[in-house]
Amino acid sequence: MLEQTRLSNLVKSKGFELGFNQIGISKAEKLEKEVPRLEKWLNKGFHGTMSWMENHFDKRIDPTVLLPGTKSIVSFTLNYFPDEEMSNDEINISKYAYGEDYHFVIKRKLKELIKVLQDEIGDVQARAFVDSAPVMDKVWAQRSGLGWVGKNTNLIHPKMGSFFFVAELLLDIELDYDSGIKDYCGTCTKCIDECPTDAIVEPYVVDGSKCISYFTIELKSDIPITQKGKFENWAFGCDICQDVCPWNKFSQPHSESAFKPHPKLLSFEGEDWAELSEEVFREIFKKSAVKRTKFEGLKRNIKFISN
Ligand code: B12
Ligand code: SF4
Ligand code: SF4
Repeated sequence: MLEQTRLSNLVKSKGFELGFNQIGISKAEKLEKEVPRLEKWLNKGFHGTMSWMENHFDKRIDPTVLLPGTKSIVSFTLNYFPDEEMSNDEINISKYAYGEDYHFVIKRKLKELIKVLQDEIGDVQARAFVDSAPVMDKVWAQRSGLGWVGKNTNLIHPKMGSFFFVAELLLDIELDYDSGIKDYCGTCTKCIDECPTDAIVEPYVVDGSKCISYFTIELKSDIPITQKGKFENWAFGCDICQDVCPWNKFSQPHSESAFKPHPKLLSFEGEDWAELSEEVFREIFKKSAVKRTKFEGLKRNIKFISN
């Protein structure tokens, strides 16, 4: 067996052992097609106040500029679809934030994987990325066959839907490369039709500055009054364009114990949210991604959708 095939198999088998759901490998090269798309997106101001999206353009579209010597990108997905969802009558939190912050969970796994590779290969340059600004997670995962980027701009796998995170390892070794799969959105437009803020401005393009996820997580100032009444109870993130996607009928509950919600979260009711204290916030969201918006941010969001 060729050495690069043996190493490709090793990365994948160890990755699956660590609990990742899908693993695919792409050749590291400049993302030519993404250059005009990202430029247009930024020029239109679709990043709103996320000014960090303007940084590192050259690194973002070329991993060999980000980390010279990079030859391969290994993409990973990790399912977060819960076995039980919050009732969305009063306040809703996106499913991705129920349990421990995925950045920590995934980084832990990838660190372990890097150690296995270093023990096996010796001198290998390996860097882990998850949701980090200079790497286009979905584009790499799509290239390596882990799904297609749908009209709602999420990566969708035909057997898993889209409720999963995406991460990658940048490596300075040659591996065997996988190829992409086709787009199965077809004539469907459900996500576009159901987005309450009309953030999916055309198929495959989300105006980030109109997305509930942006308003409730990224925006640090007051939420514009023009958005009043549009959030359908989403107080942190929004799952609508994924909940309505027919491919998510195939979602299966995750088996990642770190993603289990705090028991109080699922049974929280209207008054509990209205009276949420900083102490309870700290307890329920101790390790959660919800901490990104801080106690004041979550209170702002709850107030915005409640009256
Ligand atoms: C910035 C960002 C956001 C912003 C902007 C969203 C966006 N669509 O860009 C905000 C805060 C709104 C956001 C929201 C969410 N996000 Co977010 N986000 C990111 C981040 C950090 C960068 C994405 C990016 O590069 N955007 C820039 C634009 C240009 O890229 P794009 O929208 O993907 O646009 C592509 C298409 O529009 C396409 N395109 C443009 N024109 C055309 C034309 C045609 C014909 C075609 C075919 C394609 C095409 O090319 C563009 C470039 O590839 C990534 C992590 C990362 N480092 O990659 C996570 C990430 C995309 N987010 C993620 C998640 C989970 C979410 C939410 C679901 C969270 C939630 N529940 O609230 C929502 C979903 C909203 C949505 N429908 O996109 C996951 C997605 C996982 C998956 N299965 O796809 C990621 C990958 C994080 C991770 N590592 O897991 N996010
Ligand atoms: S996450 Fe919600 S607000 Fe954002 S594009 Fe999807 S449906 Fe629209
Ligand atoms: S809802 Fe329909 S159009 Fe939107 S991403 Fe899913 S399959 Fe594609």
